[in-house]
Amino acid sequence: EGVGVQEYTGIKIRIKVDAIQPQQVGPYEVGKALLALGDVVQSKPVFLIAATLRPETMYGQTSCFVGTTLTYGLYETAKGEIYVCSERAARNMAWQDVFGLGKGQMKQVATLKGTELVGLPLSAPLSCYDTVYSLPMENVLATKGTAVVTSVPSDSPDDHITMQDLRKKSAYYNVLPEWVNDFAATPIIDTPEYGNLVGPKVCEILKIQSQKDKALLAEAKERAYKAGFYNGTMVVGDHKGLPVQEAKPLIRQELIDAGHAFVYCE
Ligand code: A2H
Repeated sequence: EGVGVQEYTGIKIRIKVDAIQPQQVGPYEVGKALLALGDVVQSKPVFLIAATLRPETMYGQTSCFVGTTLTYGLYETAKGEIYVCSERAARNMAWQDVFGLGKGQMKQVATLKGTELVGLPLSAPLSCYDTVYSLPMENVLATKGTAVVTSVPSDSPDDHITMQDLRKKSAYYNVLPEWVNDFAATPIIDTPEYGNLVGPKVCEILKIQSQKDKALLAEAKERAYKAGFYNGTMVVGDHKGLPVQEAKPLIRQELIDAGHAFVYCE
């Protein structure tokens, strides 16, 4: 961070608009604001855009996190797809011509609050779960990536602890138990240090209790990243058996070629 360019993979996580079941959860009317956009979201494919440094872990996606205090824009691409992300990210994407509209060009079609994006059924590329849900995360930074974080609890301590918080205190976080309960972490990468569920293991070792343990989570993130990236071996997918360092660029390129992802720098 700080100096230099961070190269993310933008993962296109499709919102299953037709499968949204509008309902009241705590103070929120799930799906209502999105469905109220009518044609904008009903006649075109709509995607939450998650920024990740670990495209090889996408097999383990169990949900997708948004920040409930943040605001998101809906941006239409030249191909008629709708991308959902922070406005800050959209501006960067425009300069990289991610939208295909010409350098610096973007077409914003709507704005939604983070709370209005929670509880939506999603299709996440490569995930072993057919449908996953968008969920609230406390530590989503507005100033990093797209402000959308795909959840891979098997390999990310942050994602694991957030899923655990949401399970323990679903009413407090205004999430339905069925959005979080049936989405166990599944082994994606094996490591000599922490086995094949690095996220939960590192949280256990460091005795991390919740998303509030920010300093410990920073250390956990460091440990998990090093173990997975330098010493990890894929245990699922077409590149099963390959070291993570070799599999990562291959899986990333496959996602891009299939139209499920793109390169995004900042
Ligand atoms: B990573 P860096 Cl499996 N706020 O993707 C908070 N976190 C964010 C974010 C934001 N606005 N945007 C992206 N991120 C997360 C996968 C993953 C990630 C795994 C393991 C570690 C890991 C699945 N979540 O990141 O500060 C995203 O989560 C730890 C390095 O730019 C993204 O990659 O280094 C990573 O943080 C980018 O963090």
